[in-house]
Amino acid sequence: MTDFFEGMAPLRFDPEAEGAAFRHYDPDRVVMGKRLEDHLRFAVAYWHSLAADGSDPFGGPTFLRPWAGEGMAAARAKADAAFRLFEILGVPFFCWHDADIRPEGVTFAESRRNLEAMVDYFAEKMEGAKVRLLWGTANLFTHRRFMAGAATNPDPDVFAWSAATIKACLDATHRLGGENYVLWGGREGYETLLNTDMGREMEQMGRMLSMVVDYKHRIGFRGQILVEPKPQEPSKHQYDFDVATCYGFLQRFGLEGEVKLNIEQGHAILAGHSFEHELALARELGVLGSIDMNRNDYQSGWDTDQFPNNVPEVALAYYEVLRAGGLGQGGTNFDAKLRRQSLDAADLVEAHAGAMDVCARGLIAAAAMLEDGRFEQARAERYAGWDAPEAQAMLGSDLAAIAERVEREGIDPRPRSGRQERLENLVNRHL
Ligand code: XLS
Ligand code: NI
Ligand code: NI
Repeated sequence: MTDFFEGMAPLRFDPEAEGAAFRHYDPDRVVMGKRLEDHLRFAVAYWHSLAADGSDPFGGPTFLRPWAGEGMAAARAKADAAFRLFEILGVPFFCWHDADIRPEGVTFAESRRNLEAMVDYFAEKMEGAKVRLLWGTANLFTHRRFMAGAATNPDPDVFAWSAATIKACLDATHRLGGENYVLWGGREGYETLLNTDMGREMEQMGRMLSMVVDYKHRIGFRGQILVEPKPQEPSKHQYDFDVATCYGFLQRFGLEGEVKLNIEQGHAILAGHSFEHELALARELGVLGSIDMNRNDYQSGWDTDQFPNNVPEVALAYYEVLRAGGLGQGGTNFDAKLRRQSLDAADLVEAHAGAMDVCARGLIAAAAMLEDGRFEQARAERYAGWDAPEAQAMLGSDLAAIAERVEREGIDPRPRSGRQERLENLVNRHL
């Protein structure tokens, strides 16, 4: 097969370049003591960039990739194209679902063997390449058997199939040295409460996640287990609604020390939050694991999975990430897809290059905001009253004692400005 990316060389950092290049993303640039590449830990999403065909609910495939097709030969051709793309972009990571990388077999066993064969093929290709696996995951939502959920299905045979699939995907992720394993439950929810036993479904989901954690320890997988919140789509309501909901779920099943979250920009918007809200909350709860970077259309109400192109938004997100101490074992996965009229290899490369530039600009701005110090200083000053010993003592006190003190000391609060616009203007100076 001819090379889809024919004539394309690895992209370089060159702000003056005429053609495709990185204009802001210099992987070796050191920011806050760390190379940009090590801060951002970019990953290509196999499903959007290699497996998707441009179809939407109203129209069929538009991309017509040369590697499209059934069977192992097509899967290998797709992998060849994938590794060319990774090389051109110079990304350190990629991510996949089982269904993206292997053909579905007639039986479960055949699907598993296909996956193992593709993992062998990946392992071979990774030997000579820079790219590593950020995370693997199981596709438990496309096939009709999952229409009523995976772990939450009313049919125990679907639960069994899902458990076996997750085991195979964890094994594959472990074999490829993956740094994380993700669970996203698009069908773990309901279409109507009229036919749903919510209590049972959540119990099943908790058991499945506990078994995933047990199995991780049994095989010695050192990666993080991550749950990816999303409020709805494809289900009308999903149990992993947002960070707060997921945290409550983890606590209920005693998994908050074992499982972290993979937080996606578009999903935050669908849940009625901002991306930075979800990241800040995850940081405060100690469950910030990794991010799925993309951009959501604010009008559509869908998970549009566009490539990011909004530097101020991305800067505020990375500000919360940097305040958490960085992404750690996680990364920045481009869970983003080309629009269906963007047909060419050049579109695929330029979409990623542009997104990497946007993220680099965002992270550099976020680091400058932290190093500026005035944001954290303003925050500290706003809460300074709480540093006083009597304020701290009050938290361990009781209502009656506090009431007595209010009258005795004649406490009379004096409102002070929150200085929001000043801080917003300061953000703007770093963009
Ligand atoms: C879909 C999700 C999905 C997960 C992986 O909305 O974002 O792509 O990241 O299953
Ligand atoms: Ni995602
Ligand atoms: Ni998504």
